[in-house]
Amino acid sequence: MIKYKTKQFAILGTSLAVLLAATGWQFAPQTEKAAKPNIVIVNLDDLGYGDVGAYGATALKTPNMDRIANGGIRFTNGYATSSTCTPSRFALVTGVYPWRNKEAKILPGDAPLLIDTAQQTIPKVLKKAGYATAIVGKWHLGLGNGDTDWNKEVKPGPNQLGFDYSYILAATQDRVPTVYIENTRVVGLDPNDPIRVSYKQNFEGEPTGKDNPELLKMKWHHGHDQSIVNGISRIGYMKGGQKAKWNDEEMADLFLTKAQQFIKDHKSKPFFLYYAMQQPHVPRTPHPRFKGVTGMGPRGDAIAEADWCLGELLNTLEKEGILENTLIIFTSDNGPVVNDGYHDDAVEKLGKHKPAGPLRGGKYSLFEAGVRVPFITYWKGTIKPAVSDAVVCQLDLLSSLAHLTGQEAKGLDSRNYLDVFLGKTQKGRSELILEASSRTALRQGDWLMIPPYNGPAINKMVNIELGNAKEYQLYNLKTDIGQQHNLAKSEPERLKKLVTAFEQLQQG
Ligand code: NG6
Ligand code: CA
Repeated sequence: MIKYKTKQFAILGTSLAVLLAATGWQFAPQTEKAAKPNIVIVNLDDLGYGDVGAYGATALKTPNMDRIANGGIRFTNGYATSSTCTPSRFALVTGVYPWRNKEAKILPGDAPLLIDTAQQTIPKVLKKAGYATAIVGKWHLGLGNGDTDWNKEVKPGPNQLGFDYSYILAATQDRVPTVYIENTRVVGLDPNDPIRVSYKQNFEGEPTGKDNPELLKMKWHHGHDQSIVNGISRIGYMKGGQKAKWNDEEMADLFLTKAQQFIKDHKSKPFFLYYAMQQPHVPRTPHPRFKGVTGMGPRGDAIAEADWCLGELLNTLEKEGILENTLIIFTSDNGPVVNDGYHDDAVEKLGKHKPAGPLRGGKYSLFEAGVRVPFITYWKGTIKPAVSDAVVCQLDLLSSLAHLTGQEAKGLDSRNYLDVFLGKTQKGRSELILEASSRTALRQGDWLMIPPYNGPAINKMVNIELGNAKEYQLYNLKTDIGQQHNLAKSEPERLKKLVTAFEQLQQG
């Protein structure tokens, strides 16, 4: 009975559509196009505010990033929620502030899935709107239930959070297991050579960076002295899985190919692609054809490689005839670091290049360079080129994309700023809480308040100011982007106002 009725309605619907088409009324297809563009989020790993030409870099050339920055909206106040990867990505995917989840800190490669499978996520929202969804690249949000056997199905993970397709590295390029995982399975695993992973102790007979420096092609500077894979020692221990181990220099090409394939396979219906490039995180291993192109060593060359990947992605969208029906959001998970644990010439060959641009601090920092990142929206033919000073945050992508695709969904902290992302207004967030290794600060309007924190002022290993001070800090970011003048003492009323707002927001 129900079946019969449905069929009747379907016939009615079809006749209506035919009738409307015959009268030249193109309501349906146009709405479809406007509301359901393909969506691609390109999220780089540790790319700094000053690493992009359009953001002021001169020594480093990024023609493809510049192309979308100049042809779309270049946000000057675009933020990640956190100055490290896991919390930043947690907020992007779920629309929830990372400081609400105590486990949202840099995860080891064998950590369990950080996100509850019942939780709202961007891919779940878009799936509801009829999108095909995929993640290609770096995950770093944990996998499994904490006792993962890498030789079996590795889940729950992205496929249980709304991604139809996943081709990922579990954590970071410098952490074991150094294998790709495609839809819950380790790629290329030989059952006769099972993988074992431990973050506690080494497996008998396995060389390490600490004990066998003679086996290394890239020497560690701090940390990174455990299992050796491809001549690079990593964080964590691993045994077996020889055939499944990735080739570091081919990683960018491989992720690009997977991203392009997904686009080609889904070009006829709306798709969402989360393309999480691994560059320029350590170990920086650009393909040999990028070796030396920037004169800045592997860090610069890895950025040039990432820029090329972006260009190839744009070419694919163009060739498939869908560039004008694709919204691209380009950003980075946290700010830059030059020496993040390997001797890779990044410090020696930096020259005059400033990865943080005019900002203070860097990765791990509560100062601006930790969290303010390149942030670009590009939609050929729809978004008018502009520079926007509105405060925008990755946290708000979930609600904004939900709104774009006609969904109600919103994450706990995510708000709809679609009009800002599309350039219809420059009225962005008025308040935003920023995080760095569980420390938080408040941006309100042009002002930034950092409460007192114990802890070192500088992380000497990476040579970055962390933002810790015994006293309150208050900066006017409009007149003092480099955070050189602490106005906490001279503006007591304003400080009080921000402290109160900060406390209320964190309780809410
Ligand atoms: C740190 C690593 C660093 C990097 C970072 C995670 C050491 C000494 N340092 O613990 O190299 O891997 O974690 O970076 O091990 S992130 O971008 O994924 O947050
Ligand atoms: Ca990162």
